[in-house]
Amino acid sequence: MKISLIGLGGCGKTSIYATTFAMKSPESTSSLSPTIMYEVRRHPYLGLEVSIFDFGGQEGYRDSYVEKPDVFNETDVLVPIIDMHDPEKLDEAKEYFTKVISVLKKKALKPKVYLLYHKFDTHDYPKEMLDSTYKKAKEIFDDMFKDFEVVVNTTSIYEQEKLNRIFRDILVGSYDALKSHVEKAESQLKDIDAKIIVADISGNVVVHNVEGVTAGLQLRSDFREFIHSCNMIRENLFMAESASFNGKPIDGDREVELHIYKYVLAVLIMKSRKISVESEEKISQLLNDLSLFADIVISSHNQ
Ligand SMILES: Nc1nc2c(ncn2[C@@H]2O[C@H](COP(=O)(O)OP(=O)(O)O)[C@@H](O)[C@H]2O)c(=O)[nH]1
Ligand SMILES: [Mg+2]
Repeated sequence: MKISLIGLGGCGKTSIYATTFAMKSPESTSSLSPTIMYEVRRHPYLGLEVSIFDFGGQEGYRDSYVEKPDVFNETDVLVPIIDMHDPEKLDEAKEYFTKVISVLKKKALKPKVYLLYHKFDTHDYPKEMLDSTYKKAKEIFDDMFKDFEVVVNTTSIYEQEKLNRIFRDILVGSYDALKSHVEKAESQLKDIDAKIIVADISGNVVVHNVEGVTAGLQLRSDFREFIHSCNMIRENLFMAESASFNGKPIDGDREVELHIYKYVLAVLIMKSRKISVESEEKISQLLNDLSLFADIVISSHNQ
């Protein structure tokens, strides 16, 4: 799967990548240097190879992509990013995107488009200016990608959960049947009286209901290492596609369970041993659904 991030220099492309995929804090992005030409980063997600192309936004590079448009080949998802802190540059962005659209049309490429009105925050920026820039930008860009399947969002690196969810949807969107399963799991998690994290084997979070355990889409490293170690045991000792692990203190009523399904999906559950029968039933329902989810992931890989 190929995701292409495009936008003028300084609109926030590399920051979005760094906070969502590379565990960077929003504050650390202020020292990023401008991207030269384009950079490709590879990320496994649910066992799928994902390439994220960050197209440097300086003028000279922009012209070179339009002149040598093969760099857009095989783009599954195009993410045009517009800077809500830079009203002066809206027209320049419009001009750039117009060129990109004509290149895509010429090449008969039909990526899904996730349009981001980015820096939608008042971090060192007055609210009135933000509101007026957003209003102006919507008039210019909302209709621009109308010939594509387009999803529009406002984003900020200071609102990371929302960015995570958008990219999670983009990534899961490459598997036809999965989106509804993810949404179902997300609502199931809300009513279960236990802390639950659903991630892939490399620690990319799919859904969770625990505060403070992720940096962007990545799970905190202690949990990630735990999943990794259990996965090694599943593979080398059990030689089974799926396995579960259970831990509890000798004294105390806490309990941890890890379920691995089809060597791709990990479900970590932290709960009290005195949990209600009702919650236990909900957990087992959730586990059933997630085991199915893993089957769908694996069967789409095989197609
Ligand atoms: N306020 C605010 N600043 C941001 C946001 N995203 C990125 N920035 C800042 O914008 C500047 C340029 O970001 P960068 O990612 O290098 O832009 P790029 O040229 O598109 O890759 C950096 O100083 C970032 O800290 C955001 O959501 N809100
Ligand atoms: Mg950059």
